[in-house]
Amino acid sequence: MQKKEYMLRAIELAKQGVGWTSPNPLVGAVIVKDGRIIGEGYHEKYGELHAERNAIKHLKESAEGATIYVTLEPCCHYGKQPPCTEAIAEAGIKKVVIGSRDPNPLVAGKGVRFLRAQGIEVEEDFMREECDELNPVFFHFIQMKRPYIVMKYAMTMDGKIATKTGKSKWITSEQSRKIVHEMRDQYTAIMAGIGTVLKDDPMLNTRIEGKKSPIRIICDSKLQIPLESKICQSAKEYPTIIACADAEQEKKADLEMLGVQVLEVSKEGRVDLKKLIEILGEQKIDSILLEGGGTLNESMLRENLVNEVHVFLAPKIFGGKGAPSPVEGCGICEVKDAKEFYLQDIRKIGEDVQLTYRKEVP
Ligand code: AOF
Ligand code: ZN
Repeated sequence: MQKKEYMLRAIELAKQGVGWTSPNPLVGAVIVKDGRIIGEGYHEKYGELHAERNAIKHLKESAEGATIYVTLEPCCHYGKQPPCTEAIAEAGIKKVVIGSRDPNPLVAGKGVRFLRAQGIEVEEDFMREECDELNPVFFHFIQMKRPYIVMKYAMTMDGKIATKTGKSKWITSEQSRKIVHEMRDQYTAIMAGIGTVLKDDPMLNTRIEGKKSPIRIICDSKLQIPLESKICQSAKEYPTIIACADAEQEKKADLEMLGVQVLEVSKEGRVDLKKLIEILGEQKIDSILLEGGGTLNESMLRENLVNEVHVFLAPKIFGGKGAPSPVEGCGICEVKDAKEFYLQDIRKIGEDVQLTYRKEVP
């Protein structure tokens, strides 16, 4: 096997942690000696062993003189786990090949320096782009301390998210909708507006065996959510946060009785989204799947809070001036004022297309 294949294997291992490591990164590690893999591991769950220590735990023979391929710079601090750099040195590993750099201020280059000081050879930035792709959420959250926000919507070829009478079941195929459900497992929280709750009475959970459901966040300025809605009635089972501008205290108490966390974050009579996102970050929510309607989507974009956009494009045309589109609000006048993204990926899903965009890094 070649160097590249070892790192690809480490990436594949890292992905097995999807949905379980938040707010920590996905990390994979492979230990190689004499052209053979002698140990493998990945970060399986938040708070548990790091990838490197898992790989060392699974060693089939001594790692004296071996090379470790790790998708992220090994840590050198005491957190929930002791430093991986020490475990690497103690195992007698002689070379460390690293994919991503760790922007965590507690690590950020110190891991590499520690290893070199121990006489261990370190190669940095090997397949960095591929490794970085594992952790856009972690990189954003550890630096910005607020969640990475992924806006998702399904639309027709003419950019409609419903017919003029509001019908949207279903725009995309079953296959696309299954992918969306998988996304719900991948991100820590899901966010929708009160409009969606009033219209569809959704559960906003993940209906796939063995997958976990996201924390549900509803933006509801006037606290209109019906106590008998499915969201409220299932709040003891699925953590639920309702953000409002002004809460009538009696309604707030009723919601809290049902297990809902009510957050009052007001700015000029509406939910202060910036503040809300900050509070959610403090609550360790590292990522949010935004399934808003046009109004919430526009507000989030206007506040520059959206990091990634997934468009599921269906081969249908609805037409109709009054048919809703994914981003509403009052819009802009000049093209130069557009919110810009770059195309990160195109994927064909049967007859639908999934387009992934990322925010332009200024
Ligand atoms: C992980 N898993 O495989 C690696 C991590 O609080 P701790 O001890 O779990 O440390 C978390 C930090 O450790 C994390 O922010 C990242 O900088 C570093 N590396 N973390 O959870 C891993 N290698
Ligand atoms: Zn570590």
